[in-house]
Parts: sequence; structure tokens; C-alpha cells
Amino acid sequence: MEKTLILLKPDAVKRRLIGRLLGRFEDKGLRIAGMKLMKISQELAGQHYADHKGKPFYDGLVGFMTSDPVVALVLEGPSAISVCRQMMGATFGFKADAGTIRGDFGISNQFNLVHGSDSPEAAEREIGLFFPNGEGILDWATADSALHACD
Ligand code: 3AN
Repeated sequence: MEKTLILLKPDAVKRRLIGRLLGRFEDKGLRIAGMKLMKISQELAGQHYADHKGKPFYDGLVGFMTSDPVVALVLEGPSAISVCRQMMGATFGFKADAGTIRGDFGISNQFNLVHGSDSPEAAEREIGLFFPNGEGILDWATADSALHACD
């Protein structure tokens, strides 16, 4: 079992896509271990996107991510990190395959609807940033959890 941090970005929230995007992850079989609607502070955005500091799109990215609420999610499942990355699609909407979230819902570079951790190290770091001390992360069993145990 693996946990990953997913953010439904301000464009997804403002377009009232929360339910449809969350539904895709639920339909796939991922368990929602943590979920909150929140406004990202400048400080948190700086920590989250530290690797992109100095890049030409950094200021715009931080401005966008702090402009309106996001939904922060911790999703859990077998290979959750790569499963979610596949479901998200390529970074830019115009390059993302049909059938992925970015491929189906947008065509923009920056307004690409969703963030997902890209490695176990990133997931651990990002979950710690958005759910400090594990607060808000709950351990509970989905109705079909026994199926995973048989995998
Ligand atoms: P991903 O979100 O697919 O892991 P990253 O980590 O390369 O992509 O980039 C983080 C975020 O920075 C992207 N989700 C996107 O919003 C933004 N971004 C990356 N490259 C560009 C760019 N060239 N122009 C505008 N925004 C960008």
C-alpha cells in the first residue's frame, strides 16, 4: 500500500470539478485517507514548489496556487503514486492523452487541474507539508479492502 498527495488545483475548484475528479480516483479504487479544502499560503507554496524556484514560471505558479482554494488529498492504494500519475496525464493539457484528467478537462500549461506526488520521497515530504504530524489522515477500511488483501 502506498500513499500519495494529490491537489485539486484552484482551476479545478473554480470550475466545480471537485466531485468529478474525486470520483475518478474513487472509481479507480483508491482510498481517501485525508481530504481538506484549504487556501495555500505563500510559505507553503514556496516549500511545496522549492524545486522550481528560479524557473521562469515559478512566480506565476505560486501566484496561481495561492489565488483560490485547493482540495488537498491523501490517497492510498497499491502503487498509488504511479497509478495517480497515470490518471493525471502529461503535465501540459495539450500533450496529455485522452482518458487522463489533464487530457480530458483542459488544454493549458499552468491550469492543469491536478498535482500528484512523483516519487515515494516526494509523497512523504508533501504529505508532511499539507497534513503536518499526520493530522487529518485517517485509517479506515473501504468496503472492498479485503480484495486488495487477496492481491
Ligand atoms: P507535474 O505537475 O506534471 O509533476 P512539474 O512538477 O514539472 O509537473 O511542474 C509542476 C507544475 O509547474 C506543473 N503542474 C505546472 O502547473 C507548472 N509548470 C511546469 N512547467 C511549466 C511551464 N513551462 N509553464 C507553466 N507552468 C509550468
